[in-house]
Amino acid sequence: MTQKETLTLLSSYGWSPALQHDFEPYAARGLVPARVIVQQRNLYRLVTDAGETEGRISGLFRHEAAAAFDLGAYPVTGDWVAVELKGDAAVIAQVLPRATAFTRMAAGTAKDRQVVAANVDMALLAASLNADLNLRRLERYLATAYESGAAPVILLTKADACDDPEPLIAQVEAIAFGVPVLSVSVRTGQGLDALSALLAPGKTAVLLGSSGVGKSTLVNALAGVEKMATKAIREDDAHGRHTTTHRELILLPSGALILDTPGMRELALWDAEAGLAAAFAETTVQIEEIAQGCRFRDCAHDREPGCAVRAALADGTLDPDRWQSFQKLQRELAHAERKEDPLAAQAERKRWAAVHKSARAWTKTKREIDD
Ligand SMILES: Nc1nc2c(ncn2[C@@H]2O[C@H](COP(=O)(O)OP(=O)(O)OP(=O)(O)O)[C@@H](O)[C@H]2O)c(=O)[nH]1
Ligand SMILES: [Mg+2]
Ligand SMILES: [Zn+2]
Repeated sequence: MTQKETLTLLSSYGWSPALQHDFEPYAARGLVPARVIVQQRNLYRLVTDAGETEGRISGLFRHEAAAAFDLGAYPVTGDWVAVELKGDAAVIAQVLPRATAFTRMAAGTAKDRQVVAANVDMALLAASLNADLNLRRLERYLATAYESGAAPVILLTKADACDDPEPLIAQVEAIAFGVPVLSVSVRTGQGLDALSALLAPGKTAVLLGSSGVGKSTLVNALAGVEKMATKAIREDDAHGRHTTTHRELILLPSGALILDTPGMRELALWDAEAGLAAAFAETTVQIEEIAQGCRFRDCAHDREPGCAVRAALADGTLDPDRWQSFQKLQRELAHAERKEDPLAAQAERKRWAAVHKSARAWTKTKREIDD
């Protein structure tokens, strides 16, 4: 790759020599690469090396995605796509393979699996220090982040609005298992330099969290301009107003990319058992199946002889990231069991048992559809 090529507009959006290499078959068909920066229903805003443009999917694409019963096939914010340029418009012919993907279930069946953000390197899981800090919800965000393949960071926002943040931060660190926890305030500027330092040029971070925690305010502070509309939370219950209604990828002056998302009501199912089951389905089922091949029934998949899980990791059958997120889930369970409150631990065990059960059901459905 020459010096000139590395300075293209698309490379500032994360386009790499490796992606360019994989793109050659599309280039041979006269297609050009683009990244989806806004998706609103069927309308797409794309960036190509020539600048920003409106995009739509081709009739053939729509037909094939519908035939495959797969909502996950459609382009989403963050996706790399191959487009045909036709005058002012760009027609999306193909979604390129995703490095990472955030998925939710739309209605409990596999064909409604919906990818909501793609090719995200880091997940900023935002919770406000001024409202009830819901640790269970943070755990679920963590689970979603692990399953997506993006590296999680927990952002505790509105530090200025909390008199005594230390105990809260300690509680969050206790469930975070080494995930960085950063408290920030847009009012005082606290933590913003530390956050900027985590956001690398050409890398994409997604902001996730309930409505009103201050995601868009943070984007504006990092961008130095009012990129996104923001709105005060409701006085009576400190809940947000669902101000952001679409997902948008923003190139920051630092060269880092940040993806702002609507608060979690729009993504409500991420919070639901079904969504979590979807996220974990393949991992859980795959590992359970592999573990049946272990020599010892109570194998801890550590250093036991004849461990099928270790073997699967060694020969590449089992993805190490998936294995890590599965282990994380097991640690969460163990952690809940250690807590004083035996009822909470029991509830936690029940919750995960339900997740595993629906995960198996979900994968079964998926297989039937795949077959
Ligand atoms: N005190 C304080 N208020 C903040 C801070 N950051 C944001 N806010 C306020 O929180 C309110 C909600 O902020 P938004 O940025 O719109 O929240 P959001 O997370 O984008 O919400 P949705 O788009 O609905 O998901 C606004 O009134 C902001 O001014 C902060 O650091 N401190
Ligand atoms: Mg917003
Ligand atoms: Zn084993």
